[in-house]
Amino acid sequence: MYSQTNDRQVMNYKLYDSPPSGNCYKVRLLLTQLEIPFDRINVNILQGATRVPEFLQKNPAGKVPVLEIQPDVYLSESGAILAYLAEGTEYFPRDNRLLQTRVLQWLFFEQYSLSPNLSRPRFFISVAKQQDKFAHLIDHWRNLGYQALDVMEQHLEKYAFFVNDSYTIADIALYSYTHVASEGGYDMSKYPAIQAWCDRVKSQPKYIGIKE
Ligand SMILES: N[C@@H](CCC(=O)N[C@@H](CS)C(=O)NCC(=O)O)C(=O)O
Repeated sequence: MYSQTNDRQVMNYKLYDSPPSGNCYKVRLLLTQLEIPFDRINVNILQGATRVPEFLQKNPAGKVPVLEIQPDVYLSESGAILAYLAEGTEYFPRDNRLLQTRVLQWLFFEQYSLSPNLSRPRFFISVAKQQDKFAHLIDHWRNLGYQALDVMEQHLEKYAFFVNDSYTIADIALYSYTHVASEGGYDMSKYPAIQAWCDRVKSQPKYIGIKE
């Protein structure tokens, strides 16, 4: 049963995690920036460890990240986890419905238009090493991914960050796959505003890299 009272007094959060996953990295980055201690449990997605009954009880969608916030209380979907953790902090605008909705707008954009098109080429090229077999699909995803990157570039030509000119969970979500897009064969040299924004994200307090 879920209790609203401070869940961090009950136990350390447990993050069911996969090191190369950008979706998991988002959660590790925010937990670290918020200085929230957590235990990391590696789930081997290449060996199907998210598809076994024990894991499917935690997340029926069979995907990491999953954050256990109280014994047997599991959160999934990286954007939802970010919003849960950032509530009431500087990373999610407070008491401002419009700005909160702008953050959600970018989180939904990231999930539909950006990350599938960046993460799949990265997976098949850099992790599974099956570039030739999936060349046609990779081209298709890359065309869509460039469209999403164009939208981000246009925004960042005018603003330092995605919402309210300050660093929020929208930046964390968009950054996770963008900063490793070249591993999926993306040419990022045509995106100077995105590159400058990546440097701003890297310079945030308590930043950690995806390999940490
Ligand atoms: N929309 C989900 C996507 C999660 C996702 O795709 N996770 C991948 C790793 S990045 C996974 O667990 N794949 C294993 C599988 O599908 O079996 C989120 O943002 O958390």
